[in-house]
Parts: sequence; C-alpha cells; structure tokens
Amino acid sequence: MTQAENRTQIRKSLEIVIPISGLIYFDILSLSTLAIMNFPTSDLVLIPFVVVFALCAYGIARRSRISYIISAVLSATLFALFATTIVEGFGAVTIPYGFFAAVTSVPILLAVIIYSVLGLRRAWRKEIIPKPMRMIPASSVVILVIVGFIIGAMTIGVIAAQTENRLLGSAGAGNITIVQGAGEQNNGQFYSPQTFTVKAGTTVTWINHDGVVHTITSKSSNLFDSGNIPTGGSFTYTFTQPGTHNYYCTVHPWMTGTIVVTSG
Ligand SMILES: [Cu+2]
Repeated sequence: MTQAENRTQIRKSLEIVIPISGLIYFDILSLSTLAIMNFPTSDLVLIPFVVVFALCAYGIARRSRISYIISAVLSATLFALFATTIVEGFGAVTIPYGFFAAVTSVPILLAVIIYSVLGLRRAWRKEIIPKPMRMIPASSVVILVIVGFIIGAMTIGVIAAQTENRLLGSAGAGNITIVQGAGEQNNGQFYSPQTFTVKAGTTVTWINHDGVVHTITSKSSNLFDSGNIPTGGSFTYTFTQPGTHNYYCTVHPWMTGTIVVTSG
C-alpha cells in the first residue's frame, strides 16, 4: 500500500470513528448532566437528542448516509440551542463539572459536524468501506464501545463526586441540616433536627447536605420561602415573633420540620 493510499484509509476510518465516538461521548455527557441536575424539565429536550444520537452512531457504523446527515444537522442544532449554556459553563470555573462539560462539548460537537459532512461526501460517492474497518471483527468494536463508555462514565462520575464533596465540604455547620437522601420519601430523616427551638430574635441557618435541591418554605403563613437551595447551599431566617412555625420542602412535600420560637 502506498503512503497516499494509507492516508486515505486513515481518513476514511476517522470519518467513521470520530462521529461515532463524538456522538456516544455526547450521550454520556448529556445523561450524566441530567442525572446530576435531577432531570430538570427545562433540559429534558436533550432526551430526544440522546436517543437519535445513539441511533446515528449505529447508522454511521453501517455507513448510512441519512445518519451522517442527521448527525451533522442535530449537532449544529444542539450547538445553537445550548450556545448560552456552553458559554456560561466556560465562566463557571468554580463548578468544575460545568466547566469540563463546556470545554469538551464544543470541540466534540464541531468534530462531529465536520467529520459527518466529510463522511457523508464519501458515502455519497458510494466508496467501499475502508479495509481496516472491515477487518476489525464486530465483537471487538462492541468491546471498544463498552470500554469507552465505562471509562467516560467513570471520569464524569469521579468529577461529579468531587464537585459534590467540595460543595458539601465548604458548606459549614448551620443549625439544621438537610440530610443526605432527604429527597427520597423512605429516607426517614429529612431536616435534622426536625424540631428546633430558639429564642425570639435568633437567626436560624439551614444547610443542604443532600445531592439535590430543596426548599425551606413556611406552611401556613408566607413568613419565609428559601427558593431552591442547591447542594452545599444554605438559607437563613431570623425569627422575631414567638410561636410555632411549620415548614416543608416544595420539591418534596413529605419533608417537614418545625421551628418553635420562645419569648425573650
Ligand atoms: Cu426537598
């Protein structure tokens, strides 16, 4: 094989391998981001992309032209849709996961677009599947994909865990802790302590030590409402009037707590 032929073979392989790995990587990134954020409805638009990307990766492995087209068009759409999110991620150096996701998704989406177009051009000319690809048995391709999937998922998992630990580490003590797993109804423990007694004029601090957002919302009155408290976040409120204040979490209504305020 001459050097020129060799280069062509390599380029042909790249036009298959790069879009496939890019699409799979983006699927892993999207799913873990959604999982970490507890599947916010605003970002569920990603789910159809994840499904179609997986189908495209399969189609490109079979040199399907339509898969190349869909892959290029959807990558460009996703890029446009999430341009602001990606830019925000660049600024979010304090959240390593967001920064990592932003930094990797830009080159990956671009590479998928470019190599999908290149691959489509070649597939259109009905060129044969490059020999090196044909010679790799299907089973090793499957193993490669699985190994890549595991390594990618582990990397993201480790980074996400570090982020969460760092957020929790900087959280401090507070008076009342939202315990780990409080979002699960069968957790048994939610706000700890569940009943907290203070003298009038005391400022109470709640700290979220759970991996998902929670709120501190007064039940009968509109006295206080923290809004969504992220992992490691806190909320403070100063109780001036004696009385009993029941509160709950608007995200997980089974989470309830009580503040008893005594006079003086
Ligand atoms: Cu909650």
